[in-house]
Amino acid sequence: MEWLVSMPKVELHAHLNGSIRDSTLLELARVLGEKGVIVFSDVEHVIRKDDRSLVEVFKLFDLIHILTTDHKTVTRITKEVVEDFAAENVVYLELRTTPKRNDSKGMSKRSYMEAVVEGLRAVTTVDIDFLPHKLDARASANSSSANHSSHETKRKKIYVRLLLSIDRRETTEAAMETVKLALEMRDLGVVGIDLSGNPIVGEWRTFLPALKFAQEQGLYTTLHCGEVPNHEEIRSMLDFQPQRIGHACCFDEEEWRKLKSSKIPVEICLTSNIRTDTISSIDIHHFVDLYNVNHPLVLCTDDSGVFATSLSKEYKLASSSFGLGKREMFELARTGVEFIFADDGVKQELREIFNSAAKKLEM
Ligand code: 6MZ
Repeated sequence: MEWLVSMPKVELHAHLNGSIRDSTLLELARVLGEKGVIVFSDVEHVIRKDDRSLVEVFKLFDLIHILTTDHKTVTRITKEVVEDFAAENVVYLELRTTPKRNDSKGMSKRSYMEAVVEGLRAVTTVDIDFLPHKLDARASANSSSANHSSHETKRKKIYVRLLLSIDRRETTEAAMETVKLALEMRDLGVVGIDLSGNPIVGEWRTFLPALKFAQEQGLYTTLHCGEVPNHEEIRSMLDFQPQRIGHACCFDEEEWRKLKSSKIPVEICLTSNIRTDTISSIDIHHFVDLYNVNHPLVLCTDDSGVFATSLSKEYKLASSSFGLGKREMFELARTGVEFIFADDGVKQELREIFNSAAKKLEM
C-alpha cells in the first residue's frame, strides 16, 4: 500500500462535496446543530455510515450541501480536499463541482465558484498550479506555478483544473448558465463540463443544448453514463462523443461495442460502484474487460469522503482484485495523463514527472 501511496497518480473524477473529510463534516454539523439549524444526533450516524445505496447517497448529498453551502465553507473544503489529494501523491487533480445558487446566503453560481478558487489560492501544504499556462506569468504568481521555484524548494506540487458539473435536477437554462460561467472562468482554470447527479432524475434532452454549446465553445465534456440501465440515454451520450465518460456500469452488448470502437476513455470508480451496488461484486466489474482490450481507462475515487476511500486505496483494490503487479499499476496511473483536459504543456510536464518517478521506483 505504501508503494501505491508514493507512486504519482492523476485523479480525474472527484466531486468536491463528495470528497470532504468526515472530521470536517462532523465539525460543520456540530456547529449547525448548536445554531439549531439541524439536529446533530440525527445527522451524525448518516455521516459516519459508509455503506449506502445509490438512492441514499443522493440523500446524503442533500445533507452535505446544507452543511457546506456558504462561501467560507466552500473555500475551506476546497483547500482541504486539494491538500488531501496532494498528500497521497496525486500530481494532477481535476476537481468537479456543481455551482450552486443559494439566495439566503447571497450566493450565486459565480460567487460559489469564486469561493472554490479562493480555496485553491489558500492551499499551503503544497505548491499548486491551477491557472492555464498560456496566461501572463505574472497572473499565475499566486499559484506558485513557476517551475524553478518548485525545483529550488523541492516542495511537492499539484496541478489542479476545474470542471463545472450540471446537476441532473437542473433546467436547460440553469445548465446553460453553468456552461457560460465555465467559459467566463477559463482563465481561472476551468477546463470543462460534467453531467452528474441522481441518474434516475432528468432527461438527456434537457441538458443537450448546454452540452452542445460547451462542446462548440471548445470546453471538454465528461458525462456520468450508464449508472442505471437507461439504454436510450446511454446511446445518445455515446453519440454525443464526450471526451470522457464516468462509470459505464449498465451497458448492454451493443453499447459495449459502441464504446470500445469509440475509444472514449472511461473513469472507473470501483469502490463507489460496489458500495452503491451499481456493480454487485468486484470480480464481475467491467474494469477487467476494458483493461484486457486495452480500452482507455483511469482509476478514480468519485467521492472519497462519502465512500471512505482514497486514490491509493482504489489502486490497491484493483491490484488485489485483478492480480495486477506494480509495473501494471504504474503504467495504469501513467496512461491517465493522456486523458486529462489541461493543455499540452501540463501533459508534457506530467509525462516527465512519471518518467522520473519510473526511474526512482525502478520501473
Ligand atoms: C452521480 C454524483 C455521484 O458537485 O456538490 N455526484 N452524481 N453519480 C455519483 N456517483 C455516486 N457522486 C457525486 O458534489 C456532489 C455532487 O456530485 C454529484 C451529485 O450531483 C452530488 O450532489 P458537488 O461538489
